[in-house]
Amino acid sequence: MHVDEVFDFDALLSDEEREWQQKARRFATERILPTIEQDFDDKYFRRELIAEFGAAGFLGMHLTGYGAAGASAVSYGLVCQELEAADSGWRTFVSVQGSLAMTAIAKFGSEEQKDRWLPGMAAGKIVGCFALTEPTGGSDPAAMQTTARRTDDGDWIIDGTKRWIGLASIADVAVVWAATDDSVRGFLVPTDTPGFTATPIDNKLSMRASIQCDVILDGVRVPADAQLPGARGLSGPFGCLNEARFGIVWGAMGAARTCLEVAIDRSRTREVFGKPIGAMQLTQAKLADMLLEYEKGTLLALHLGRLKERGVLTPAQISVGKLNSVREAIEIARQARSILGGDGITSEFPVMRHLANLESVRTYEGTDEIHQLVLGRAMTGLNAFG
Ligand code: TGC
Repeated sequence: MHVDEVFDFDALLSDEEREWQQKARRFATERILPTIEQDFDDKYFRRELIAEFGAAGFLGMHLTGYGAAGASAVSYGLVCQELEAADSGWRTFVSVQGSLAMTAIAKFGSEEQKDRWLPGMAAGKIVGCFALTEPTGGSDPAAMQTTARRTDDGDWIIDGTKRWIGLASIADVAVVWAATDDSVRGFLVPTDTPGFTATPIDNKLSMRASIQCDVILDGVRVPADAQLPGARGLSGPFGCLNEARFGIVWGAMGAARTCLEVAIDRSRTREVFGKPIGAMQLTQAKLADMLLEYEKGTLLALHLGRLKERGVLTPAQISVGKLNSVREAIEIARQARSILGGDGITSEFPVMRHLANLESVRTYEGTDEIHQLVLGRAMTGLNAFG
């Protein structure tokens, strides 16, 4: 039995949402799962799949026009869940391309910028990245050191360094956030612009089947029309982070579901003290708690999705979801690992890969602590940052 059947999750979805869910589940099963353990082992990002993601309609699927699918928030969430049930790296790819880079252009770009970049990005022919985080830490983008200064002829010169930038070494265009003399602004930088270099971070023990880079911007010169006209201040990049965080609320529950299903399956066959461990009360208690948190997390994701569809979802509500989903997914993965015993640390099972991946997911797009402080502020009205 699929764990979603226990709480009849299907009954809460429309036909169109179920179609997206099934399409993503098939895609993950047929195109990601057959090679993911090897790719994780080899630190290999299978970029040849990108066009297939585009053809499936998964890239920027929540956006409308410019070749995007115009799907609902819940449909997008379900796709994130199915992709992350296979591997966080691929949900991250969809987040970086669609929720971050494409969203920045769709929200803040000029018509010319949208026409130039979005259709190719939706089709998976153009890859984007989102350069916000800097080497000194990602939690406080207000401390940004990267600068953009205007020249006499109206061009912009960008200088600085960025870190943990997904896809940057294979991207065609980077959305670069930089401090100017009046505010933070976003710039669309073709990655073949002189002075732009991206180097993959090689020593990751998590998210190994995906790419995160160090980026150097050394006197990168772009024309005036490379600036995103609609973005002024940090509310620009934060508006994009909201979208990516929403995808994580769903995605992390996908990783959790895989771990739960593996644990249920294994508990039926792994025998200790003469019987399957699934027949032992302690194991059943663990499985019950895992199911509980998976079910609560998935229902919360659905609730937030419905709020998003009504246009009333707030950043603090997204923080509730991101904090809960990733924290509980990690706990579910840990419990699954314990049910698998020593086998749980091998790549014969996907649990340790998910557990390692989720540590990255817990850290990016706002750490647990950042989301706790966002919620603390929402409840008390007092700012405890810094
Ligand atoms: P503050 O500096 O006072 O506010 C700046 C402006 O931003 C607005 N704002 C938001 N707007 C929309 N959505 C949100 N979630 C927003 N949060 C803040 C705020 O209203 C203000 O607007 P305005 O018009 O008054 O200027 O900042 P704050 O005190 O509100 O926020 C502090 C804090 C800590 C919550 C914020 O700095 C934060 O969220 N920090 C975490 C940043 C983060 O998630 N970094 C990781 C990014 S992951 C990444 O870059 C990798 S991309 C993925 C990849 O490439 O693989």
